[in-house]
Amino acid sequence: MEIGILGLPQSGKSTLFEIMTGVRSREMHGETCVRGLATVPDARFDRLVEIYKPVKASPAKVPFSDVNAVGEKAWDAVRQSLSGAEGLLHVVDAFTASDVAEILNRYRKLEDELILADLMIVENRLERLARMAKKPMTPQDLLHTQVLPRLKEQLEGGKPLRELVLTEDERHGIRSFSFWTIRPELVVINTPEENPAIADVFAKEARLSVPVIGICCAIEAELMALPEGERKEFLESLGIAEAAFGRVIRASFTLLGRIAYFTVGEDEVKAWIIQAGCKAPRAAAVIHNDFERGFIKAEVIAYDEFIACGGTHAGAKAAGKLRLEGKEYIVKDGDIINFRFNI
Ligand SMILES: Nc1nc2c(ncn2[C@@H]2O[C@H](COP(=O)(O)OP(=O)(O)OP(=O)(O)O)[C@@H](O)[C@H]2O)c(=O)[nH]1
Ligand SMILES: [Mg+2]
Repeated sequence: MEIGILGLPQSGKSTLFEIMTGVRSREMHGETCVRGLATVPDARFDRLVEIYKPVKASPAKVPFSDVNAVGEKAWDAVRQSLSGAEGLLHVVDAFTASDVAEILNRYRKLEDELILADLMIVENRLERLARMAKKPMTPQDLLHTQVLPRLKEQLEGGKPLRELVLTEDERHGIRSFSFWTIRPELVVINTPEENPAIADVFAKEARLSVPVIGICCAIEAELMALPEGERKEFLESLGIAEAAFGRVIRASFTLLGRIAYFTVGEDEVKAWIIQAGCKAPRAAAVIHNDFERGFIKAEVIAYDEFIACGGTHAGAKAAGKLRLEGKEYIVKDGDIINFRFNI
């Protein structure tokens, strides 16, 4: 679940990246792409660690990348480095903008660059396909011949690919192009300190088809530089209900349709990130591929029921809350699972 941070030059990308990962990428701008990990805050996980006091506590981590896109065709230059990024955070500088129209222009400017970068890829591929018209085509070539003209039309109309309805097969067949505009996007309006509400005004007026959140990156960076014990007071003094860090993580989970389940024990308590709606064997595969192949059963307790039964396995079992689930079980957010498998 990698997230790429994009934005026009000097919009606050590296500041946001530092808020999320603690990594100071501004000093590494010689590199096209810097990666870092954000630890997912989760009160349920913390509680499980308190209960089990494991040797090792492994919270979920989400990789973020900060890119340095400069020069002509900047976005093509970084496409490969970010091919693994499933979601995009598009940072827009609103701290030097005078009104909503200007913020919208800035947002559109990068969106247009990304649309153009995708269009060039589609056109190149279509040209190559046209040149090989007489040669036998692979199934992949055929699929491209059918799908790419639709993508071209969409992009030429100035619209992102994410708004197109595509079948699973079509999506799969065009995956290797790493199109920018097909990926889910979260817009981060980097607000001026004196006017945080501008993000809401923007969201209302711009009516984008993608989610928008407002963050004052400068203040949030100051916050993260404080010792943890002082952060709450700092936030309260500024009237900020929740730090950007948690808001961005939560919005990213929603954006990419992710949930977390837990494995517990005295040796390790661990949170695992999976796609919402996935079945138990698939969920087991994030631990180990063999777990999917050799899947037998999943012993499941919902986190809330586990706590309601006194926070012990025995208590949950005695209350009949320990369920034995099979291959078709759809894992829920907060499930505590022990997989039974045979390899
Ligand atoms: N006032 C104000 N300044 C900010 C804010 N966020 C970032 N800045 C400043 O804007 C400048 C650019 O911030 P960066 O985070 O380096 O932006 P960037 O998008 O990574 O820049 P490039 O990598 O050079 O394209 C820095 O001087 C930051 O201190 C903000 O919320 N408010
Ligand atoms: Mg930067």
